[in-house]
Amino acid sequence: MEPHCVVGRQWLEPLLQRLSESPPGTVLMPTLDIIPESDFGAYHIAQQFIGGFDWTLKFNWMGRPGARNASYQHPDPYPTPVLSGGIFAIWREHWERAGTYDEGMNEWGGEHIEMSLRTWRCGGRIEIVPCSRIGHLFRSRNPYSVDVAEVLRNEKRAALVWLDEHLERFYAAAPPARGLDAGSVEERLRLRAALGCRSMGWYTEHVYPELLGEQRAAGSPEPWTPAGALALALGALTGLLWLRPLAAKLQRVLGKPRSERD
Ligand SMILES: [Mn+2]
Repeated sequence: MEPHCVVGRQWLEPLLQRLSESPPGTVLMPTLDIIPESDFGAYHIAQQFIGGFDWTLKFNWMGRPGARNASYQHPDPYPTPVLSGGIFAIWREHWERAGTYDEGMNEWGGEHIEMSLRTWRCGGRIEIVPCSRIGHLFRSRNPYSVDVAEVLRNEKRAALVWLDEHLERFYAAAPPARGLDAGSVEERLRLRAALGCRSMGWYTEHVYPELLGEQRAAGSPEPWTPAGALALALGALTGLLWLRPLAAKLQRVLGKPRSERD
């Protein structure tokens, strides 16, 4: 759970009920409604979306459950290829057995993508539960400093462990990552082998086929509500605000002679 959240009434029961009915490897997300940073007293009901990512391993809301599955009935829980972040329910025993987080990652970023790939491919699944509502404060910028080079390093660690034959797509989408020292991922590769995890090819075939094709097509025919549009706009704004400092920082970090970086 993140601290900038206000839970709705009876947010917990639907999560616990679903968790108790599901196989032990299941990870559940509540639905994140929108508290705008301009007015902490406001609360916008969010539309249901499915989490995805692009080849830079940045999260996006890539589609709607009904567009993906014609027989989907609201408010049934529905599968999502990716977690949007650190707001989820999981059995503690499974959390530990499945390798918690990659402790070689630092600060912020990338860990939700890594956990998502690992969850699906190592025998679990991820679902969003529409009946569980949490108000999440969407901010246009982080209130703390985020080292963008660390974010990229985290994403490279996830890519090295999980992308298999698609690793080059990551480098093509995030060229500065290629020369970045991400540290050793041996321990995470051992975990992957020990858990008997499936390949990236299995994931793109069975869990997230949109990743290889028309990624944005799934959500676009649906009529947007103001809340849905707001969520998307905020997401896009956050993304844009990210890019500029990222580019500047990477130029600084990667432009330095090696001795100064180490
Ligand atoms: Mn958050």
